[in-house]
Amino acid sequence: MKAEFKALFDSILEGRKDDVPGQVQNALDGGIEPEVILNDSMIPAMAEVGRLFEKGGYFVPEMLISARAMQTGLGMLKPYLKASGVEPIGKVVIGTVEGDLHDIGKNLVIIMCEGAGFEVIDLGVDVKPEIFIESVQSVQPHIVALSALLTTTMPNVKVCIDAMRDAGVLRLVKVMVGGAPITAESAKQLGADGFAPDASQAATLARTYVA
Ligand code: B1M
Repeated sequence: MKAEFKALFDSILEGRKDDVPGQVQNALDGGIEPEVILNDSMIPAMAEVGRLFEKGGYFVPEMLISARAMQTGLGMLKPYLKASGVEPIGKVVIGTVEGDLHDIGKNLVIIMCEGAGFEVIDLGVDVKPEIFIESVQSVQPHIVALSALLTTTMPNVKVCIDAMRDAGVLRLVKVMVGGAPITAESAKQLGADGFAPDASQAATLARTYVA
């Protein structure tokens, strides 16, 4: 890892939220692309948090304070990753499925989709299928985007898609899914139209649905 990224990586890893803005600003002032800051420092820091959690070195509180530091950095990068002043090319309704509280990946998908020109309606985390259904009816989006980070909540993607089918709204939208436990293969089994492994590819996939 480049030396200039190590301090930011450590701040997120150690949950030092107040140190993050200065370090992100330094990187931006040094001419480093926002995507590079994100992909080469911030996301690896969260992966390391996960690794430490698995090994028993970190517990939920540590994960939470690292997540707050990460959100602070994401908030700073957001204006740089977003397109400005253009007509929306389509609407996306997004949420993390029922039972799942992880929102950093979802928030990144929002930023990248907004950057690609979409209006994004964020339903938040732990979203019940009924809320997705109501939202399709009221917002009339082109795309419903579902995020799931736990192997235990991944089946709720299917529950949500099945509920949308039963309510007669599935045919009105394309459903794209993503999140750490989901693969292209499992996405098909869950009944999704498409899968993206990361936020940037989610935005690219979304564009294909409105082309
Ligand atoms: Co949790 N957690 N967590 N956690 N957490 C994981 C996911 C875990 C892998 C850690 C580990 O063991 N290594 C593990 C899941 C294991 C499994 O299911 N096999 C885990 C666990 C076990 C838990 C709890 C059960 C812990 C407990 O209570 N004992 C608990 C569950 C709570 C719940 O949801 N009901 C829990 C809680 C939490 C916190 C609340 C403390 C916190 C989340 C805070 C927040 O999100 N605001 C947290 C965190 C921070 C993590 C890790 C460390 C980091 C997640 C993250 O933000 N990554 C995570 C470990 C890891 O990911 N390696 C872990 C960075 C983010 C950019 O990546 O979200 O993967 P990610 O998003 C990626 C892609 O997945 C994709 O794009 C992004 C990259 O561009 N993507 C999409 C995501 N959504 C998409 C949607 C798309 C397309 C792409 O289209 C719609």
